[in-house]
Amino acid sequence: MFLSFPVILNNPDNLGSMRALVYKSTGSWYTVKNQAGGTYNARMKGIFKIDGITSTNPVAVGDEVEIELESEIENTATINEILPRRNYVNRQSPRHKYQHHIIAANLDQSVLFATLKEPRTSQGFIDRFLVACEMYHVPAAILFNKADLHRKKEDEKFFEWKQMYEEIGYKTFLVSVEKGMGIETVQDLLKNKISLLSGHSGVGKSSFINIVCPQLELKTQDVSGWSGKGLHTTTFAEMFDLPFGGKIIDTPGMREFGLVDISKQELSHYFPEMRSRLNDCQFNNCQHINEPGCAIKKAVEEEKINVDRYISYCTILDSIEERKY
Ligand SMILES: Nc1nc2c(ncn2[C@@H]2O[C@H](COP(=O)(O)OP(=O)(O)O)[C@@H](O)[C@H]2O)c(=O)[nH]1
Ligand SMILES: [Mg+2]
Ligand SMILES: [Zn+2]
Repeated sequence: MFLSFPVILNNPDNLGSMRALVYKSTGSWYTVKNQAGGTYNARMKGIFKIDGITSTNPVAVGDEVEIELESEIENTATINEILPRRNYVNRQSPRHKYQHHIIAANLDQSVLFATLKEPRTSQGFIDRFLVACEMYHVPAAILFNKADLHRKKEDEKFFEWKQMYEEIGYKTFLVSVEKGMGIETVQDLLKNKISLLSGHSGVGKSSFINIVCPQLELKTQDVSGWSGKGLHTTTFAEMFDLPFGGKIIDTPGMREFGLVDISKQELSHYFPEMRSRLNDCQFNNCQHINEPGCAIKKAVEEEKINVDRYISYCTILDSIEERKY
């Protein structure tokens, strides 16, 4: 790896700059990789600041950056430039309410890991995730793991949700990482793409990464020592190369990415089944609660929009109101 750029060794005064991709951020240091596969520890120059954006970490996993080598021996570099992002996902900084924390950038898709048992992922959580993906223009898929734990009740729920989500354009998958069931179809989904994996702690993200990238040997959690949704770790997002092509980004300890800047008025645009019907509401500022001539409520009554999705809409709408913009 250290001899990947012989030109640089010949010219120690001008190490030159190069493109690299950010694989991991640990506060002020970033792990970056160039096209030749050389890995460097990089940091921003002290003076570097991004105006206008209040982000607690200016560089995110998935960012394309321009780096300059500092020391070939220690594999260190400085980041001179962040190239324009195609997209990114955000959440509110845990410390400062009005600061954003960019979780990852330049994503092709986002895969939500959900489980119907141990732990149970709620529909409300899934729908908030989908709204966030719509906001960020990142295609979303839902992967239901731990199929081996399913009994009749969970199987019925899965098929109900599969139908509900696929009707509105979201792919769903049923897998058991433990039993190695359904993995190939997920590999097809991930192949040659940059995918963000998210979901509650304990749903099997690390276990999944370990079977698709066995060389990594990530730590997984012991269910016995795990106490429901309260678990909170503050580890950072990290990107991994898939051996069959593509990259995945693991987001340990991240419960939810934020509906940071959403307004009540725009919420229904992020429900695909509502978006396609908004023009039919009598009022163009309709929030689909009790306005007359509402096409959304009519579609719910006619069972063209799933009532549980509508309930999620109302719940999210309420939560926006509470924040008092
Ligand atoms: N029964 C069952 N357990 C699983 C499956 N996948 C993962 N687990 C277990 O769930 C626990 C949490 O997994 P982990 O990969 O750490 O979840 P993460 O927090 O999402 O990264 C571990 O004890 C895994 O062994 C599965 O398909 N079936
Ligand atoms: Mg994990
Ligand atoms: Zn309406």
